[in-house]
Amino acid sequence: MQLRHTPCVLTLTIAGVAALVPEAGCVQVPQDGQQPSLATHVQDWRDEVVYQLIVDRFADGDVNNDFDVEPGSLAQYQGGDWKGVEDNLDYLQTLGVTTLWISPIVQNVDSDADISGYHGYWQQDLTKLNAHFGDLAALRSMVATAHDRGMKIVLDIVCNHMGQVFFYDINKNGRPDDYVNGSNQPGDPIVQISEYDPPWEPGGVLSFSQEGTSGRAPILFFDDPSINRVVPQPGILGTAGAYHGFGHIENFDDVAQRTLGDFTGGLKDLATELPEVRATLVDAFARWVEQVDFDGYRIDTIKHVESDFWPVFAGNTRARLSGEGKNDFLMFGEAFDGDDQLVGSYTAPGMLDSVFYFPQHFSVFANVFENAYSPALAQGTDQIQALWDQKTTNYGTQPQPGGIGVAPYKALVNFIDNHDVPRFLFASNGDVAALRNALTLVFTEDGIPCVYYGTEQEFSGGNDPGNREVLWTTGFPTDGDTFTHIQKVAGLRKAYVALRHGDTKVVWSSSHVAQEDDAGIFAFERAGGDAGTGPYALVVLNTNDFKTSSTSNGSVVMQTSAPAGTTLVDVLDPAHATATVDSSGQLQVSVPAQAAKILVPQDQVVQGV
Ligand SMILES: [Ca+2]
Ligand SMILES: [Ca+2]
Ligand SMILES: [Ca+2]
Repeated sequence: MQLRHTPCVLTLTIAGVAALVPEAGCVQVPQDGQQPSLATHVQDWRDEVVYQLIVDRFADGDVNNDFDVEPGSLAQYQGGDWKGVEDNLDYLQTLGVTTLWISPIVQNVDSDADISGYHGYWQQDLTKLNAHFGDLAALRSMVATAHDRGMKIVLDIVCNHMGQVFFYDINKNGRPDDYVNGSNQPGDPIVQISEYDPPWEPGGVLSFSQEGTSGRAPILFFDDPSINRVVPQPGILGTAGAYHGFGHIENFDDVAQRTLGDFTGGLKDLATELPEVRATLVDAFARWVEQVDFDGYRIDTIKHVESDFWPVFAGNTRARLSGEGKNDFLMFGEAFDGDDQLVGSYTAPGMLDSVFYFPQHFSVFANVFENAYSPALAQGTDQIQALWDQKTTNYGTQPQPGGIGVAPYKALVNFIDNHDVPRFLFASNGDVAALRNALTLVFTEDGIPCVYYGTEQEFSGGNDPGNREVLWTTGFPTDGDTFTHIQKVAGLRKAYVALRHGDTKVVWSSSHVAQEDDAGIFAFERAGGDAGTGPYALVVLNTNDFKTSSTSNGSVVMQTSAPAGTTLVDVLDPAHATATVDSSGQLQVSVPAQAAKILVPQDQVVQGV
């Protein structure tokens, strides 16, 4: 086996043949295409900058896998692949990215209702790779090459459902019918129901005959190899008993429907409470980690799985991977919801390391930043403080046993937008200044920053699939203003430990959104905590689109924790004048419309960043 060096730290075992001890500070990973040895590549996930990409849309590195591609039709495959990712790691590192979250890798149902499975969320066989994106050698090569550069890869997985792999044979004729009559219960109106995707029925989808209902509708798997709509794999997932069979969710607020119903698009809900289904999911995804050396999971649709699934899934995954040399394996879940208590519940002891901070997407990036262009819609920065104040109440305050070593409330994955919501520039009426200011917040707040691909190129797509643009048509330029802004704030986060590990203290927020002195101002300190004594940063943002505002209102001036007389430098724009904390620790700072200052003590300034 040929080996090469990376800057990370771990031990190496080669397939039971020999154990090599790498030199201190060096790591050896397998050459392209070979089975890797598992290794821990991460020290502290808060030091990472995550970039979410849809493989089909990022870069096309191999035209040989471009089958069923329809260029320009965003509901169909476009040709991107793992080779394309590998070929463009320079671009991502130039941006400041250290971790890639890639879209799902497993074999999907290829096509459904004239839409293709390019996104990867229509899984059909968890043991096979999606051939549109390359083969195992290409995937391993991409991951090994990323590791070689000190980068990490997070795999996107789904535990809640499979693609649309079966129909409910409501009329028991053995065929999938687009529409059959409804429940046929006495007194019910005649309604037309699709056997592909019938609505929720509390007792399960029923069959019926002329005489009335006749028990649960049979679940019949499709057999259409031409679009890979065939019996799901592995094992129990190919049996009707592995599915709930209640029809699709109609009321997302109803807990029974939310956890037992089929997901939007006819995606069939797995009976995740069954021990054999749980074991199958743990094993199927862990096998990919073992074969490819992934560094974490992003887990889809977690609020649609019963809560007691997660300690079992997370605990068993950690135990298995840790025994093989993979520690600090990040598991963060997606609960698409603004309910902070609900989202936080998945970080209770023994559950996930982190979640996608969806409540912040809604109450901060949508309400405060995206709406800033409209005085009628803009909301105050007191909303940011109100949300952050709930972190230690709603999220886990202790690191998960065997997890990433950081408490969930300090490791939330911060994002502005993603593939399931309209892009920021769509929702904000093209407000590029607000986008850059929002990015400044993402890169200076507590947690793990995550950027959706294309943000750096100022993509502005609306709802799915408009927000899933092809990136390579841009030519991957690295000189745009938003690209260089991300580069700048990522560099500052890397240079200043206070911005990564410091505790957070909000020192100014405001309900004001009009002409008041402090309209739009939000200020917070990062200091102490895991950053230790000394490092200090003060971030002051103005989210108002129309006027310069300041950290004072009437007779009240912002109170800082900095020692009296501390001279602060704006490292975001060193051309700005310094600011000095007065004898009582107060500081008045003015910030232009939709801009920010990142202030650090003059004696802590890192040159050349
Ligand atoms: Ca391709
Ligand atoms: Ca039928
Ligand atoms: Ca479910």
